[in-house]
Amino acid sequence: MAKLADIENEFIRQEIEEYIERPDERGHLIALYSKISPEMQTLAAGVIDGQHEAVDAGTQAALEDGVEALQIMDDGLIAGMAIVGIKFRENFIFVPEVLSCARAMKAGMKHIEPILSASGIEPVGKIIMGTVKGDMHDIGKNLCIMMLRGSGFEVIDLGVDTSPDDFIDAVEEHQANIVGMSALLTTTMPNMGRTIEAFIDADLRDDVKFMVGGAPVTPEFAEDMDADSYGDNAVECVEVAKRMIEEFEAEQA
Ligand code: B12
Repeated sequence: MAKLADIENEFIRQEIEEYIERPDERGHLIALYSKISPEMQTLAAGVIDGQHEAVDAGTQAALEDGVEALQIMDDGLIAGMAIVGIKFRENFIFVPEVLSCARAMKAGMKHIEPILSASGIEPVGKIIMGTVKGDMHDIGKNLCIMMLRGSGFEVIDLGVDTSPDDFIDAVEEHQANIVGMSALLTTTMPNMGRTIEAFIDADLRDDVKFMVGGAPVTPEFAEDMDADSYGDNAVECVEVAKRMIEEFEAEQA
């Protein structure tokens, strides 16, 4: 079993020691970080410490060193955010600090996005993506969009705080048949179901498949609200979208 001392980066070791109190979370983070390269640990430390300039430069340097964009995203940026999330939940840090971390994460994502989006192939399908009404979290949604674009999908990004009507208007305007909804708050999760209901009311439910995701969303919740699919992360988001395209093709055959 990995130990705290196996993590090379001193700042990360201190962060885990000082702020991660739950044994399951501590064990998970030690196991995760002990497998991550020192270069990616430094990047994660930059996200945790809200150092946007360091994350900007570190991401660029890692790409120049030949580290895969996906690995930088998982081992550097998302791994850093995992510690930020726990510190925020436990009230060790507050909204201004989290915004600095989000800014640092975005400084890294800016270099990753063009690589993950540069597939150069004909669009395999059109997807409308948005964070639901009342919810301003967009980091996870943006990661999903990057991955979808990188896999050849055309994605129309409705941003955050997206009302059911905005989703309906976008589907009609762009003639899209897949809608992806993201929610990070337990209070906004029901707005996913409300959006699906609005599609039923507008007589459009049969034309569209819905995929949903976001940290508090579960496969059971997705099923309860009658979504067509749930994805746990950005890679699964792409898998789900591809499966939906195959289902449409099978339905038309
Ligand atoms: C960053 C952050 C913020 C930032 C958001 C910045 C931004 N531009 O997004 C700021 C500071 C603005 C913020 C504000 C608030 N936040 Co906040 N925030 C977070 C934090 C720390 C990280 C979220 C994040 O970006 N995670 C990283 C990404 C990569 O993960 P992800 O979003 O889950 O996305 C992945 C998957 O879920 C999936 N996925 C996501 N969307 C989709 C969609 C589809 C279709 C699919 C298939 C997959 C998929 O793929 C993604 C990539 O792998 C979380 C803690 C946490 N652990 O989640 C709290 C958290 C979500 N926030 C929380 C709260 C309470 C708030 C505030 C209410 C705080 C306040 N008092 O004002 C406000 C709400 C503002 C609003 N109306 O939305 C709570 C929610 C608690 C709850 N039970 O609802 C959390 C859980 C923190 C906590 N207390 O534990 N927050």
